[in-house]
Amino acid sequence: MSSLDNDLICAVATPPGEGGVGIVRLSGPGAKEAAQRLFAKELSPRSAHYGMFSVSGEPLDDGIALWFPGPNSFTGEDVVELQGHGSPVVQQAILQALCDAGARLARPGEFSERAFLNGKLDLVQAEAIADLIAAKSRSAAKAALSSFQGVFSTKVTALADRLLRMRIEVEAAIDFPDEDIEILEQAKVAETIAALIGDLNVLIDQAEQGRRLSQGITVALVGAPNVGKSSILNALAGEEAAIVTEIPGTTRDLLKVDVVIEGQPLRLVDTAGLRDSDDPVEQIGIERAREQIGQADTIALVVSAETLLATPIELDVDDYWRGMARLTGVDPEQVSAQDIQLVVNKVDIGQPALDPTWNDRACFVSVVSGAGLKELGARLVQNQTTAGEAAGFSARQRHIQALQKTKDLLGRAAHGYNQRMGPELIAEDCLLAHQTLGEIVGQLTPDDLLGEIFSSFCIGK
Ligand SMILES: Nc1nc2c(ncn2[C@@H]2O[C@H](COP(=O)(O)OP(=O)(O)OP(=O)(O)O)[C@@H](O)[C@H]2O)c(=O)[nH]1
Ligand SMILES: [Mg+2]
Repeated sequence: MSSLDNDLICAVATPPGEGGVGIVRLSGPGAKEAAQRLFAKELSPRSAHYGMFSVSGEPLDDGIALWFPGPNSFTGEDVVELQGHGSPVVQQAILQALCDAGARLARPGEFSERAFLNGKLDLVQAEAIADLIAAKSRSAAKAALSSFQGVFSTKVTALADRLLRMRIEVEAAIDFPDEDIEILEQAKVAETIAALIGDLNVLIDQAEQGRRLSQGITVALVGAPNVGKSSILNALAGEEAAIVTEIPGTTRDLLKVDVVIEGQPLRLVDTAGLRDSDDPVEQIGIERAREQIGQADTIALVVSAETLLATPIELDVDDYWRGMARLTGVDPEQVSAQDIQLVVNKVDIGQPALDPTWNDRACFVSVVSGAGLKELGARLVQNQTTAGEAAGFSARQRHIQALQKTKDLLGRAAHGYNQRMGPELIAEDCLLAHQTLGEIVGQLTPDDLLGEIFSSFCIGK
């Protein structure tokens, strides 16, 4: 676990730029003393004091100072907030004066990291603060608040407690090799593992909905060259983000653009047109496009009306997708037909017919005339809106991976039990499963992972 730096940190906690109010925050030993070098009035705990902020006796600004003695503060340390006017010049001068008094500038997320290390929040709650700040919709903000209040952590901790109780039984069986099987049977270890796996499946589904809601879904625009993938991205983004030409093979690299449609965040990814190519650069682009197909939440499979009029798709949606999967080298297990949205572009040239099974899955659009684009946007966010109504908390990919890994380890323990392997092996898998679950809330989380999580926070948080 990351060790706690025991020094005084400071940062501007309000957004950069001019504003009505600007807040400078201090945390660590000597916070009050450093603040009192600028603020002459004696601070009493948790009270608002109005007065002047001065540097070397020269008045800089007036405002409110608040002192929260540790451990009853956000970080668990002594915290002072200096709330002045939102002037970048004044705030920089205050920061400089605090650094002269022994503080240093905080790293991004360092206040939250200290709150976590001091046991004020677990890791899921700390991440939820960042998700709440970055929420792009009210439902995403609501879900992040639930996670911040511990809704998700409580579910994880409850599973970890049940796992721990079962581990105790399994460990006990190790000490009695002659009776180990009876002990495991009596303790209903197999039933407990099965129940845990069942509950993990439910939690994975809920967390997946929460992830889609808080991080937004990714839509990959995929298809043959020249069908208009880049044109559709530009139309949905409302800007000329991607290069469009009549030359097939124009797009090589992935291009990611974040858009908000009907209040829902969506990440659009433009990809290189899929075809056999001798050009090494294009080949790399096509390889990246294939990887993206496996990672995206939704595949917008773009075809051109012109091509369909010449060679109609006679297959139903599932057969067509299986054929496409073979053609594009994608594992059909990885992406189901459910995740596919067929986009027939260039309907200004003509309107092709499709097998009726495509009805819910196909959209007819024309970037040239603008027809169908609004409906396409609505379809793409539909998944997410449904998730938004169901998600009770926000979650991240990291959490889902850990839940999945926990489930796999428990599956291995169940297999070991069925094969009558010794309790040592079952105990080992259960220990690993318990540790993996603990990583979600931040027990035994490696330092580098903590560093990665907190560095994505904003400064002053
Ligand atoms: N008639 C018509 N032409 C279109 C439409 N959308 C795009 N085009 C044209 O089709 C050509 C290819 O468009 P792009 O958006 O570059 O196609 P792409 O699928 O990104 O192509 P690659 O990057 O080569 O894979 C361009 O000349 C566009 O102007 C449309 O709705 N109708
Ligand atoms: Mg393109």
